Amino acid sequence: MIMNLIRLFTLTAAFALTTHAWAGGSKKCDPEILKKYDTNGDGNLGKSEKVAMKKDIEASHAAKDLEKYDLNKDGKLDDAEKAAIQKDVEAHKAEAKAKREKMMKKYDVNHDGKLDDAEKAAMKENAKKK
Ligand SMILES: [Ca+2]
Ligand SMILES: [Ca+2]
Ligand SMILES: [Ca+2]
Repeated sequence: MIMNLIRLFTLTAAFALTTHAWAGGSKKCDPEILKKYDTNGDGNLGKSEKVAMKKDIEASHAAKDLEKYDLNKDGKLDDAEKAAIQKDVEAHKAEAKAKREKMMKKYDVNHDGKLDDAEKAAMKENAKKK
């Protein structure tokens, strides 16, 4: 269970990082990433090259998680350290939930617990203003 949580944590982080890496410019790869992972040198990241990149990102995040939560530096996560991760994950979830609730409170004008098209439109309008 806890390993699944860590995995989820890592994957989410990896996804964010991957998205970030690809965000620069229109479908142009980050030259640094390309240099590192374009193993056949065709200037593009093929499927297997992307897989290698993702693996690397996941591994580095797993290592970071271990570094962050392995308080007694024995290279393993014991129950107390796992509990700390769990707590972080819970805090993360609570934060997301609070954000969602705040948004619903603001935009769910007819209080049916859902955002209909008009309510969504109002939300978008508001986002544009910022
Ligand atoms: Ca390639
Ligand atoms: Ca430890
Ligand atoms: Ca509504």
